[in-house]
Amino acid sequence: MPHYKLTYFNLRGRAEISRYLFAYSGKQYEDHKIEAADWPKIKPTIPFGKLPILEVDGVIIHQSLAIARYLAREAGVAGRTPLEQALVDAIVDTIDDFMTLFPWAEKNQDVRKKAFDDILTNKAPELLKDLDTFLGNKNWLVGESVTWADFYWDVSSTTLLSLKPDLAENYPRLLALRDRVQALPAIAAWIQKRPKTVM
Ligand SMILES: N[C@@H](CCC(=O)N[C@@H](CS)C(=O)NCC(=O)O)C(=O)O
Repeated sequence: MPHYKLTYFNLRGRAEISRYLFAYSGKQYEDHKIEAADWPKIKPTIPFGKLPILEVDGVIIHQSLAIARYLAREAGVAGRTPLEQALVDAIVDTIDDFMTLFPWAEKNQDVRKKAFDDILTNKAPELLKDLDTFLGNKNWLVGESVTWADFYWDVSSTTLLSLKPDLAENYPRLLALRDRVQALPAIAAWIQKRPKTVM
């Protein structure tokens, strides 16, 4: 098995989807955490200067979703057919477009709070409605079994619900999907064991 080294900050953030995929596949990996204070000196040494990165036997992959898609293919949860894979990618990109709206790095707390409140109050309902329609009465977002789109919904909604606990109260099917993902034994064990961080 290759040596996998995932490098990120001590946060769930953009690395958590890959940690779910490692947990699900049971593959061993090095979960390397960088202290924020050390980042300015490390940044110039990282190709493209952003985290996360995944090293696979020394080959560096950047971009969190490229990393996760690679791990999902390896784990057999990328979608069973090219069509399913396209749908999985589309859902992941839709959720990611939404998560990227938040000014995560904003230092001014007033500006940050205003922007977060606006997105959670005015923009989230549209995403939830569309995701709920897409899910319908299916067990999983795409196909007959779990994919990394379901994982991405769980990872992202965990952060969203920590910001606004009643966010999805009108969407019991989306909440039940979270329960199904979190009931997968490997995911349940990871959630139990992972460091408790705000994001
Ligand atoms: N689209 C990229 C975004 C990467 C990104 O912006 N990473 C942030 C942390 S979530 C980062 O490295 N920030 C530090 C910096 O830009 O110096 C991905 O998904 O990996």
